[in-house]
Amino acid sequence: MSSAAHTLPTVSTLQSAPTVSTELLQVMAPDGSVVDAAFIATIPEADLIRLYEAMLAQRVYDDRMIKMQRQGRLGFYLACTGEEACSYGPAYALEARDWFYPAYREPGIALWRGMPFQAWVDNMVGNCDDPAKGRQMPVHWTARAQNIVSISSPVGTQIPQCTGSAYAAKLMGHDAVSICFFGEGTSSEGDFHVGLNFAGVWKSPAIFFCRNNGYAISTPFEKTTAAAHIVLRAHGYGIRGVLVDGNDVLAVIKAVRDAADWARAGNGPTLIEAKTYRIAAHSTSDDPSSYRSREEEALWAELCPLKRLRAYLETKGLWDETKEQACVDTSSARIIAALTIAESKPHPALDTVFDDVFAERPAHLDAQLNAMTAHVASGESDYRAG
Ligand SMILES: Cc1ncc(C[n+]2csc(CCOP(=O)(O)OP(=O)(O)O)c2C)c(N)n1
Repeated sequence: MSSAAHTLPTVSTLQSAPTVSTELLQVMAPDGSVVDAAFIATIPEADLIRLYEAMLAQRVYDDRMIKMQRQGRLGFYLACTGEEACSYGPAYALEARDWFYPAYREPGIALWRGMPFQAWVDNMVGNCDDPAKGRQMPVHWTARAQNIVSISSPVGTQIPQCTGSAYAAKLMGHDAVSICFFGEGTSSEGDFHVGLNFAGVWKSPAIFFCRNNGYAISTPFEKTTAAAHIVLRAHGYGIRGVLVDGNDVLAVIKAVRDAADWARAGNGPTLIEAKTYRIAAHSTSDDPSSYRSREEEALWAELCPLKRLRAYLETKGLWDETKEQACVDTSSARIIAALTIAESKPHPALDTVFDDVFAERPAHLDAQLNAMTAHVASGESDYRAG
């Protein structure tokens, strides 16, 4: 090791480290009043309306999916209620050429970037047109054409994948950034350390977007870390860190755009911590009333990202109750129609489970296919064909 690389730090080398800010970035205050007029002016009014409509529609879709699960028509669902800004904001902020590694609570990445709506719904049902071929749980969709990598259930795996994809883009000279999403609970996984450390050393053009929604299922934030903020961890990796109000979609857009500019300029990654709240249950298998108070939920319901943007739009005369109701009705009709179609489609053919691993199916998988076919035929009534 050269002596130049390993010296005692001086004040000037410490000052040149990328900044880690714990000042909460806001563009709108919770009541919708303007904090950063110059930034709002950069977003066309038509886009503000589109963003609001998309987030409102998402709430309608989530609500309908939960009802479907309660009726026994979906195996599982996981809503993003209260956290809509954390997926619609980044999806808006980045470019078509960029790469996305979502967790399971970012439907806005899929729907804003143009994953066909029917394909998204087909995934929930796991039918023959599900892009994941019915092999994943509901909510674990994939959208290759939109540069969105398939969602994995083990939390945190997407973090080093994002680091690697960003580094690959850098090596190939592509002007693309990679962004991954995860909750604050996931930031205590080893994969978080691996991903951020490598990205910091090799200046991968990556954005690490942590949704701090207060809970990892039933475990509150303060029981998964002793630090006051997740963003403080950026210091340890020598990378830029930004704390943003995750219920302010415009602030989220600003934070992600700044991080993308920083990465594209060759400065490396940013860790963004978005403070938000999981208004919904963790999933349809969870009951939050056993671990958090009604008062806390009510407080955060007031701070929700839809209320804030709606208040701003109403002040500008861009939104009203008639438009609200029309959007709810249209979204409701849209999701019901798509679910009706999804339920009418058959399951994937059973033999498709053997596809996509080998270019030509080897003999041992042929044997397994034959055994499965014989087994299913012997107990036809136990297996639904469609
Ligand atoms: C490696 C691994 N450990 C545990 C789980 C079970 N699990 C699924 S979601 C979850 C909580 C994750 O919480 P957080 O990262 O805060 O994200 P949130 O669900 O709040 O969005 C856990 C522990 C898992 N899927 N993968």
